[in-house]
Amino acid sequence: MKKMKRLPKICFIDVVRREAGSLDPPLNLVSLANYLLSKKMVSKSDLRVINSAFEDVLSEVKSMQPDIVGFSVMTPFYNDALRLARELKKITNAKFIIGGYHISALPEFLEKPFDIGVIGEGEYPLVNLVKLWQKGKISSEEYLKKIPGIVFFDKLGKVVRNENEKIFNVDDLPVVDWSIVPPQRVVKYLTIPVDGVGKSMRMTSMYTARGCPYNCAFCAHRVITNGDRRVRYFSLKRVLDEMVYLHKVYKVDCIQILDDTFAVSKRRLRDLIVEMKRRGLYKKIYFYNLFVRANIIDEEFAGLLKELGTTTVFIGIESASQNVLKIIKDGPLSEEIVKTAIEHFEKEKIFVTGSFMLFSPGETKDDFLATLRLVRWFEKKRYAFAVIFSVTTPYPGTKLWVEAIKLGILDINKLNWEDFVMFYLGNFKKMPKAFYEPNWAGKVEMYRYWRKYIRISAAVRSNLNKIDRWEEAQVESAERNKLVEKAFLGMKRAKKRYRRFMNDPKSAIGQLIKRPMLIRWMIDDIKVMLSG
Ligand code: B12
Ligand code: SF4
Repeated sequence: MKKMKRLPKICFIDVVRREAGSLDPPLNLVSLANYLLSKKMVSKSDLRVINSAFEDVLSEVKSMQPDIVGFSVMTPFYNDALRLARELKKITNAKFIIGGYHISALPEFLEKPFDIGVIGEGEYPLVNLVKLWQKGKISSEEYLKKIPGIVFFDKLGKVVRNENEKIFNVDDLPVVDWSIVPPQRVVKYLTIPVDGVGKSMRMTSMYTARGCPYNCAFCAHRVITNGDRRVRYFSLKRVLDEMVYLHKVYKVDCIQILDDTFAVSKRRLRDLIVEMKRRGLYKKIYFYNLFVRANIIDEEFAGLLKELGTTTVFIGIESASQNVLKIIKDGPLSEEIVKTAIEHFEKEKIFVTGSFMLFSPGETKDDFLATLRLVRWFEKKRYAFAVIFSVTTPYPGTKLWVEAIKLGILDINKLNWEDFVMFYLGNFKKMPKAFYEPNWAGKVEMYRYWRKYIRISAAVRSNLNKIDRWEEAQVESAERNKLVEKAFLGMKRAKKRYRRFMNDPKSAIGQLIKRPMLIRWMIDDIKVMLSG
């Protein structure tokens, strides 16, 4: 009888930083891991996807003893990844593979303790690497040489870069099975305006396509597709299967689609609406902060998005200055185009998150002030949902990066990757490093402007209180998230609570009688946990 080859134990780590990263489950890694599962390259029980800032990576790895550790790393977190990998090397002999935007943009910078870097989309290279691991050849230069889409070290320690992997067929991707992460991590409660009323919704994220036809100067997305500009749509059947699964198993009623950019085709939108109606999801699932481009929004497009169930959209407004837009943004865009798009959304009662970029290359004081006027105009809009603002950052692999190196703005030998944060998710007051320091403002003045954005952003948030039932829904979301978080703390705490309940059942029952909705919420969440 032929001997079965053992499958490796794999631990994926989403490397993030508490102040700039998010606790959201990394959809990219979850779908990558699912691809391995679908190809039977790993078994569910030997697979973990963890978050470096919010989980205890060292003890997870110690107890799991994986054969492969996969690090997903964006540029601002590269130093953390390196530190973490060095620590982990002391407790495991696993192969260390690094993937994601940073190594994809700078493959020739592969350094130990990472053994292998994956350039671009990870699906095909990872399957090939697992096959090598099974054969016991994952350290063999001769075998590694044959795998497209990777970098590795040869016998002399020199970095070898293989040819790129070909563009991936997205219909090969299975429906994302979220049961590989704890159920409490899949869904969070978020308050969304639905038909004029604030509602606490169960939200998660998914992809419906990969790629973007544009090439904005600040955006690193093309390092993942090796420059390919095509949008690869997932089949509607697969998209709908995933929505049905999320709705049935996780009771999701709101989805954020994290495609590079959503809604570039009206036909696709129409088909999506038809399919949602046919599969019984119409008005059962709503959409939150869909990434859209203002220049493709007309009356019909906004109407279609409304019909789809879109509650809020996310628009990269970036700047009011034609001069700045020309430098940083691809495709036709102007203040007028942005304003018209926002007005189309307003007619459809779709809320808008506007994203602005501060201190861009070539930005004059007049440009900056024009953008400030635009953000103030936006602030007063009835359907303004949020103002997001960041500092223009020249990420490796972007047009800005190439230009900045050429002009000597960046010296590749003196870079601190921690500077490459464009906004601090956990602390908006902290201003990231401005790579393009203006000649019309010093540091103090720049920060004064930054604070203006903080105030405008807070004002927009507080305007939402005018929405019917908004505040109640906010309280509900916060409390339900707290309950979910508690559940995540695990059996140990649950046992403790049970003991406390048994010691003092009267006071616990008293609490529940006072607030009976707690029981319904707990039952909902327990059901979801069991089904997950
Ligand atoms: C959605 C998104 C977000 C979301 C969700 C992120 C998430 N964790 O899912 C939010 C809004 C939270 C976010 C926040 C940030 N983001 Co963001 N985001 C994006 C966006 C729009 C799409 C990313 C995506 O999901 N792509 C699709 C997936 C399938 O591709 P992928 O992530 O590249 O994964 C594939 C490969 O990289 C590879 N891979 C990835 N990891 C690994 C690991 C291993 C072991 C292997 C083998 C392969 C592998 O395989 C994957 C599957 O094919 C891109 C811009 C764009 N249009 O592409 C920016 C982008 C990724 N973000 C970026 C940045 C900088 C950030 C922030 C750091 C911003 C900040 N605070 O300063 C934060 C960090 C948040 C965090 N991770 O905690 C930059 C990264 C640039 C860089 N060189 O690092 C991008 C490219 C935008 C830009 N300006 O160019 N982001
Ligand atoms: S910023 Fe958005 S529109 Fe521009 S290239 Fe990146 S994904 Fe595409």
